[in-house]
Amino acid sequence: MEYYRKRIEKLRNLYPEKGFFFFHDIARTYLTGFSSSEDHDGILIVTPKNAYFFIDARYIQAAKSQIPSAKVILIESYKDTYLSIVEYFKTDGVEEVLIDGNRISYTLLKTVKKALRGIKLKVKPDILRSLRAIKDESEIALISKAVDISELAFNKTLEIIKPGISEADLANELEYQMRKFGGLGPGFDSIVLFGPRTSLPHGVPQKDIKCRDKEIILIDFGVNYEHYTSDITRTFFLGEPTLHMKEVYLTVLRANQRVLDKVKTNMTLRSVDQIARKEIEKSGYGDRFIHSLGHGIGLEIHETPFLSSKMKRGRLQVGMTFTDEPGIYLENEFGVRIEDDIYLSSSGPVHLTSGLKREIKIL
Ligand SMILES: [Mn+2]
Repeated sequence: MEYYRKRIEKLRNLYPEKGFFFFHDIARTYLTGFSSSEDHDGILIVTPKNAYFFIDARYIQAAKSQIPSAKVILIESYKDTYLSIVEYFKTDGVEEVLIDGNRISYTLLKTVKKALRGIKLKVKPDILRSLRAIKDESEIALISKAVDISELAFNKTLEIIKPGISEADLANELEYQMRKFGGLGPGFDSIVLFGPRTSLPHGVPQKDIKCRDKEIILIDFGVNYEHYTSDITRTFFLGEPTLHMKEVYLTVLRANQRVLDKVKTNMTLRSVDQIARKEIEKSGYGDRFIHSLGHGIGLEIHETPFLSSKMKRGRLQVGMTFTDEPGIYLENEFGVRIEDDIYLSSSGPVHLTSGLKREIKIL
C-alpha cells in the first residue's frame, strides 16, 4: 500500500505544484494498484495535496476496498465528471494540469480542455516514464514471480511436445499452464514457431503448422502476474540439430552471455546493444541480427529503457529491469533467439531467468 503513496509522492516531487489527469489503465495500476478493463473506465487526478479516483458503479466496491492511495468517488456519468473535476483542482489550488499526450484521443483531449476552464492544461508525453523505469521492491517481487510462473509453465509445456502437435496447440497449452500456476494469463501474444518459421522474429502460431520428427522450436512468451510481465525466449530442438544450427545457437548464446557478464550501471543504452552485436558480427551474422538487443519490462511489455543502437541518449540505472535478447534470423532456414530478463540492482545485474537453462536443449 505504501508503494502507491510513495509513487504519487515521487510524481509530485518531479513536477512540484502541478495537477495531473490520468485516464489510462497503466497509470491507474501504477499509482493505485487498481486495474479496470478499459482505458476510459476510471479517472485519476492528483493534486499537490490529494489524489482522487473517479469510477463508475461497476467497479466502485472493488476500488474502495483496494485503493489506499486515493479518495474513491462514485461517478454517474463520465461526461458530467469531466465538468466537475475542475472544482477539485481549484479547491487544491492547482493552476496547471499535466495530461499524458501519448495516450489520449483527440476527442477526450478536447473534452478535458473545455472542462478545465480557467486552469492551464499542458500535454506531456509519457509523464510516468522516468518513474516507471526505476522499479521499486514490490515491482521486482512481482516481476520475479512472473518469471517463476514462466519457468513452471514452460517446463510443463515441454512435456507435451511431440511430432504432430501444432504451433497453435502448443501456444494454447503454454497459456493454460501460465494461468494454472497463478498468472493472469500471457503478458503478450505468445510466439510458438517450428522449423523455418523460427526465422520470423514475431511470427504468429498457426493451427496447420505441425511439429516434425526433427525440429527447431522457438518459444517467446511472458506471464502477466498482477499486471507485471516477464519476457523470455528459448530456442531448442526436437531430435539432433544440424551443425549449422548448433553453430548459430552458440553464437547467439555467447552474445546473450556477454551482456550478462558486462552490463552495469551507467552504461549507455546503445553500448549495451553493441556488446551483443559485436559478438554476432565476429561470427559473420551481423546483418542477420535484425532487431535491437532489448527493452524494459514492467507493467508494459516494451517500456523504458530501450537497448538499441539507435538510442542517442540514456544510460542504465539501478532499479531497471530489461531483456537481453540477441537473435540471428536466416530466412527460409531457421532462426535463433535467446531472451533473458535482467534486473540491475545496486550490487550489479541479477539474472532473473537463470532457472531456464540455456545450453543446447534437445528433447
Ligand atoms: Mn522481448
